[in-house]
Amino acid sequence: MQDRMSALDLFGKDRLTILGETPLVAETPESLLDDDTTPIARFFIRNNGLLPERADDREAWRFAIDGKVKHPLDLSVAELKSRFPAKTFRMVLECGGNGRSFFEPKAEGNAWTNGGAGCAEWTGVSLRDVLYAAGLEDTAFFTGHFGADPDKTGSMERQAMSRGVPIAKALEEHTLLAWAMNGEPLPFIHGGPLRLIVPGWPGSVSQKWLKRIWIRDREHDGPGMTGLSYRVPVHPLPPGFDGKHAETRILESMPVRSIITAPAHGSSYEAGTRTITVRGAAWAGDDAVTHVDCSIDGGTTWVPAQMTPPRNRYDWVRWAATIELPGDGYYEIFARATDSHGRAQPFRAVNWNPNGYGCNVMHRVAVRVGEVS
Ligand SMILES: Nc1nc2c(c(=O)[nH]1)N[C@H]1C(S)=C(S)[C@@H](COP(=O)(O)O)O[C@H]1N2
Ligand SMILES: [Mo]
Repeated sequence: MQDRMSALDLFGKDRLTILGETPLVAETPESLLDDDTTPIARFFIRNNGLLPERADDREAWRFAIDGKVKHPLDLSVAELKSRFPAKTFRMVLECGGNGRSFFEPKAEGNAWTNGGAGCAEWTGVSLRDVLYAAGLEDTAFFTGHFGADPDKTGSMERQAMSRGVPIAKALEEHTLLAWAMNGEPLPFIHGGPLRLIVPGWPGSVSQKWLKRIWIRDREHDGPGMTGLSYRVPVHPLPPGFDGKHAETRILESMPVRSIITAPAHGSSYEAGTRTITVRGAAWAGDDAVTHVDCSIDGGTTWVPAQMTPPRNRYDWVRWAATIELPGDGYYEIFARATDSHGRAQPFRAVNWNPNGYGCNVMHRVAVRVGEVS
């Protein structure tokens, strides 16, 4: 217990739930994601290897672009800042395994509830500005990302994780080389001095402690790109199936999700309470959220939520709904978001896959009004 406290205290974290100690993995209970911008103290942590050495001089941190480019670049953070225009966007970062614990039977990996996500203001330069300066060759097809963290055994021979994205995703304006989070120098645990933010896709493509981007003429094949890693079956599998021989595709955009951030699960209200304000957040990977609805009767009837417009693409929407209660008793509040393709969250996770990616089953909180006997 003592160790658990200190691992999170060390990084200034406030009441996160530890899912793994080495590598350190911690999620944020949904009710602590009630801020419009997730404070650093409440932002989830996901590591796949050990932590790298801390860099004393952030501005001197170097990062390279090589491979299928006309002019390979090797730049310090100071040079990045002086050569390219800085941008700030508020964007969701979400682990590909977020929601995994709701799969039945249990899927392999960290048992995330819905707290493997947060929405922060990221400041940096668009990766595309730097790629244009390097000059992409015609054969440039995919990126390969390299960080400074050793793998679980402490070795640098193999990357803890090295994923990549198709060039089109790398060339989106919102794909950033980021050095600040919520206006502060990017914290070490979140990849400082420099990380990638590739919004809308599994967090694993947002390399922390970024040292190098290799531009390739084929799909990248680093750790996290092969086997069943971050891949989902093309044809739905029966739950529990081993899936080793299934045809799979890379998980790209994350599915639509909403979370209820207030009331907290298990809240009680005084007898006679007839209205409750429910608050939350919703996001939809590369897509927009078109509406969020709440239900207290298992989806028989729905109440539309009011949404605050996102500040920029990839920001989450904050929403609130006023729920009328017919009387005292026990209620389960469901929230359901719908994306711009008309896809809503399911009641049950029907997209079971061996590694448990993309589970976006509706979030539910239970509340009591008055004495329940
Ligand atoms: N270098 C490096 N980058 C990494 C990882 C890692 O283990 N090493 N984990 C990835 C995964 S799986 C996720 S979900 C996000 C989490 O970012 P955070 O810890 O800042 O929340 O970082 C990604 N970038
Ligand atoms: Mo992740």
